[in-house]
Amino acid sequence: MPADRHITVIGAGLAGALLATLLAQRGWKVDVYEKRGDPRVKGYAGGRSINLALAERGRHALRLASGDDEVMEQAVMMRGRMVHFRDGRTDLQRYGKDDSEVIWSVHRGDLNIVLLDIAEQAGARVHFHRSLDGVDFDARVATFTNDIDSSTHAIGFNALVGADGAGSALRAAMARVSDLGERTDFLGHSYKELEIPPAPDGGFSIEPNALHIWPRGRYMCIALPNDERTFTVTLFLPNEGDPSFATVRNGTEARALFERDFADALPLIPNLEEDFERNPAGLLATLYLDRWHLDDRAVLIGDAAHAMVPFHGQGMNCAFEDCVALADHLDRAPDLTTAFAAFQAERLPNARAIQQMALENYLEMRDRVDDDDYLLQRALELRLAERHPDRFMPRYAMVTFQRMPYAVAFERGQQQRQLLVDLTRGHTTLDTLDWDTVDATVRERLTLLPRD
Ligand code: FAD
Ligand code: 8RB
Repeated sequence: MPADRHITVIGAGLAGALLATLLAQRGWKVDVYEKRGDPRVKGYAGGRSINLALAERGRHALRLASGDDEVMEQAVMMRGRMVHFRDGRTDLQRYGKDDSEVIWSVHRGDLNIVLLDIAEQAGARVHFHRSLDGVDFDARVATFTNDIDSSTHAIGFNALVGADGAGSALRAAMARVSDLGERTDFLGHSYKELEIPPAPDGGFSIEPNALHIWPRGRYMCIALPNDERTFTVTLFLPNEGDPSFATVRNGTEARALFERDFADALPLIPNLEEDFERNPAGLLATLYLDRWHLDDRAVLIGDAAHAMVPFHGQGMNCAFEDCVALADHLDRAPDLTTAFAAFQAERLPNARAIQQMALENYLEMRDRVDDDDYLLQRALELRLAERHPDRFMPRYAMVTFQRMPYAVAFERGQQQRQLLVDLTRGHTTLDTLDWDTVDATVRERLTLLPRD
């Protein structure tokens, strides 16, 4: 490893700030260059109020950086899915067995501030208003532009880490000198954010400790609680067809959609028209690369390497796991090329697995449960998890509450799915199953679960 152990990180978002912390804590010299201004400075024009679901993988990474306690101070517990049916009935489906298996809604801006604070406390230097716009990999010089005064800055680097998000400028610069095997799969659906303000008494206007879902077949709405007693609602719709963002084009048309399909949510969103017309529709896509690094000169992490669709709530959680893995490889490997290659070998198959599971969870969320086969398999799944906690665990729990590699959760999920299909074949109720055979089949076909 080069004696000076110096690294240059592009992007002080979620992954960049956490990686900077982990490396600085291990004695690395870290410089971080961020396009935007410092969100801690008064008058910072932040984005909208956006919240994210933090799960065990992300929390574990935060604990390693000693940031978990501070982040959890403002987090809101989400115990399960609150499903809102068309007729207004609701049903809370718990995510885990008790309150130790929950997810947490955190405010992106506040989270980013905590991460910047701990990065600087650990000794990392963060340079704001520095937007990467070019890299000379032969000379090892990166150039940045300041959006305030349009000044340009050239800096020499030893190695670059691209934590600059889905539209990564570093990825584009790498692709100019080497084929990364990049492709983007668009989902064909987009999203729009709306807001539920506090109730007249200042409290939450719907159950705070849940992730709300309005599943409507080809589309859906979700809502996550914020600690200031609001909810961020996200409407997911196809780009084409009816209804879609092609037919729901303005506030009036959005109101009509909500009157018909989300009637119980409509009175909660007083500024529906304004929100709909002011906030842009975001595209949803999966980004695949075959290579994440350029020898010892640059490596990509987080969304820059593997942006995914949002439906498993794992983009940030996965990006945080990347940070821990990269910091570990950098500490262990004899040189940067070895570290970057080992990081890619470990994480790329896991990124592919969570990208696939995120795609699959859209169908699960928006089109749940009127299928009898699905309901029977789901009932059996819960029974098997009780009878065989050492072998059978629902895939959602493996992804959300455990830290086994995503690829293992994916693979075991497929084995479990096939087992459920085989065991319920020819049955319409669990009462006709022969439990001795069921138990023997589980023991024969599922190995013991890995323990964290
Ligand atoms: P980012 O957090 O996007 O950070 C990139 C940083 O790089 C930014 O600060 C940016 O300003 C900076 N930058 C960009 N270009 C340049 C440049 N040229 N030069 C210098 N700096 C640059 N994930 C979850 O796990 N759970 C959730 O519930 C969840 N909800 C989400 C909700 C929304 C609305 C969105 C959009 C995403 C959500 N995600 C969620 C995904 C999560 O936000 C991302 O996976 C995560 O932020 C990735 O971290 P990152 O550091 O790679 O990228
Ligand atoms: N990016 C989430 C889940 C799984 C919930 C379940 C789903 C919004 C953009 Cl869509 C979604 C989940 O299976 O019951 N956990 O966390 C977060 C989700 O969406 C986030 C808020 C989101 N991410 C662009 C929009």
